[in-house]
Amino acid sequence: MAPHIASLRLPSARPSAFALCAAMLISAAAPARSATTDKDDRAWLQSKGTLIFEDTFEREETGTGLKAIGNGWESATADRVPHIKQADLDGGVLKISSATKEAGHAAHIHHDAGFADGGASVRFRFPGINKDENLQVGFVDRELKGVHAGHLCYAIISQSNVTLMDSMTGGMNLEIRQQRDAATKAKTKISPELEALLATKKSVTPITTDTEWHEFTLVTEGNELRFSLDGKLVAAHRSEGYAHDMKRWFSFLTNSTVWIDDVKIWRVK
Ligand SMILES: [Ca+2]
Repeated sequence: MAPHIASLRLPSARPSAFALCAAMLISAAAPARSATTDKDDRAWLQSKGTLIFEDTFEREETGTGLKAIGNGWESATADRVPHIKQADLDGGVLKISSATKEAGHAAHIHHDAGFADGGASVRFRFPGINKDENLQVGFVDRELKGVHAGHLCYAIISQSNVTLMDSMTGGMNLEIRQQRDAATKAKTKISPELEALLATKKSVTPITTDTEWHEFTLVTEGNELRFSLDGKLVAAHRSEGYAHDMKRWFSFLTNSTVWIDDVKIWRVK
């Protein structure tokens, strides 16, 4: 998990309709009213999509290695720290505990997906073992050139907000990374133009988290990325990178602890 996540919060602005919806979600107040926020993406996936993968994690892991979770999952960071168990299958739940410091990277666990439009639903829980528990979920195409490690787009769930991010044409684009690296090297700020561009590549919506189980649904449809919690749309963002035609992997990243269950991936197109 990149340490810059905390700095992604946009300057305070009027709360958006999505922000208000998120705030209501926590207090379980009246349902959202607008056509957009009424969109039920879980129903969209179930009615229009093909279920291409599901996992309930009712098994034991086979060690600490790359493929120890089984059922096609791979842990990209497992072999950096073979003596540490970062993914524990316990009671039918995938319990992720990142050895971020030892591995030099946030825990990164991924599974094949393969769609242009579609998405995933996942039950998750911040168990409250660590402060600032978080979960970054999204899509990767390692075969895509010009983008660092093929990072396409993500939802980053933190204790205070959810960020939707187009990494492909934003921060992970190699040309943009070069500009950033040059600025870091020169100990200067990035140009105002680049800063303005990057601001268009993400949206930040306040949420309040707890230590209970919840379900998120994350979908891409055309140039839009949408994130729902417990059946209610709380964030949507449009950016050209979301339209990339091959979401090859579904990925989890965390630099902390998070529990995962009932993963389903659908292809709509
Ligand atoms: Ca389970």
